[in-house]
Amino acid sequence: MSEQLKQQAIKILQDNDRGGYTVPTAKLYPFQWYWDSVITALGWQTLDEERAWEELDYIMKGQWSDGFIPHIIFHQQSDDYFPGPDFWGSLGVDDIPIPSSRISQPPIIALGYWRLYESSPNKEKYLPKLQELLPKLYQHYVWWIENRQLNAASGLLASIHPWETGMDNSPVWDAPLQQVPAYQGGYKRKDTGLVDASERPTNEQYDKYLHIVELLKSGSSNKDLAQQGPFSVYDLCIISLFHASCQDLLKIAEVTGMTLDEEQVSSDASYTSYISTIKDFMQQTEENIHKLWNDKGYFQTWDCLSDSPLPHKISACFLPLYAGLATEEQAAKMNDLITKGLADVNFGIPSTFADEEGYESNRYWRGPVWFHINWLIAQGLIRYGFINTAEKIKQSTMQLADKDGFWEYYDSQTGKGCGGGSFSWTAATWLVWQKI
Ligand code: 9WN
Repeated sequence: MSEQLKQQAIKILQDNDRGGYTVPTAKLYPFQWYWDSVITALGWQTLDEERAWEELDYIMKGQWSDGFIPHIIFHQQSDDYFPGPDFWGSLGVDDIPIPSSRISQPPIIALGYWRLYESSPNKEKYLPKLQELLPKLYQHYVWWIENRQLNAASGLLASIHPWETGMDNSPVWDAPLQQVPAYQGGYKRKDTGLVDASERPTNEQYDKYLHIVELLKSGSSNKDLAQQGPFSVYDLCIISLFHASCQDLLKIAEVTGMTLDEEQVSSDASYTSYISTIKDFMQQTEENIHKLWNDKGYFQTWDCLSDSPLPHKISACFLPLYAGLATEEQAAKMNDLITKGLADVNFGIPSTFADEEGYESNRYWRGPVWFHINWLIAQGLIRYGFINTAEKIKQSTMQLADKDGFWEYYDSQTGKGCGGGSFSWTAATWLVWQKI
């Protein structure tokens, strides 16, 4: 381990700390993002346990009363980012505790709390906190099931915006985005003033992203958008991380004594329905995820509106490994594809595999390497016993930091750092990964 890199990673978290929450990077992303913050909290835990818990608590401050957790929480004012809270129409709205966006992100809050608790040397200190949090966590996961499960008992969740999937401009969204009209109002992007436009989504993509925001702002409900579109997909990042997080949620329920065995059932009716909703849903996911299996050897994304596969081989296709949703045989096939995917580029597993149409080695989710995704896939492979491949991913990803420091993402051919610099979840993932 390089002591110098370690100090650099720590400094990034400290510099991006805004007092209770961490921005992904200064200027480009000046607010709190849901899934970034959870990954960042895991990094904080390697240096300051209390600060790590606080990071997650700041996400929970943004939770709406119906359980929804937004993807951006605008704790403070900043003109550096577009679209801000005014564009999302969330300023001064009664039901929104802190101005925020109106879509969510990979729902990993329970995963975050569980991992902090699991590795804490101070479990008795944090147990009451988990007890207090549990109802709100349940509510969040049940919100997803109630609002995004399109067909009863499908066990699959729809995502209504590319931003929600966290993999905004992945080529897998090119086809479904064709059905989304362009936003007609005027606006000025801020991101391309800070990062080279060749590393960011195009203006045409932004026009479509903003059209969906406009629909949400003007009153379309999450349920309606999931059912009717214009964009509704089964994204494997959301589905897999939801499932993994529910496994952790049940572990939280277990340690807090709130699992609701038979004798408790009668004393707390609301918990009972939460728990059974979540458990039933998980069981359905375990069965129905296999409908997304592609005979080329991986899980594929699905367009819910045209009811057809979106077969791009992207990093998300391999996240069912992390959630333990694959069979042993499927895992072995995915291990082969990952091994090939690693060989086709010079660094990491790329966000889009190099043999796919639309691959671009330096453009955001179209081919660059992202630390946290590679870490999750490596953990998934370890779960299935593919230790060597996991180690290869680690080596191939970690060397990017040796080469170029802690960037948002990296060109999968040249290894050059791209997007925002001094990036929180990259530094955090490095801190966590170099320990194991
Ligand atoms: C929109 C903060 C976020 C990540 C996403 C990543 C990017 C935002 C943007 O940055 O998205 O949410 O403006 O480009 O795609 O995964 O959470 O780091």
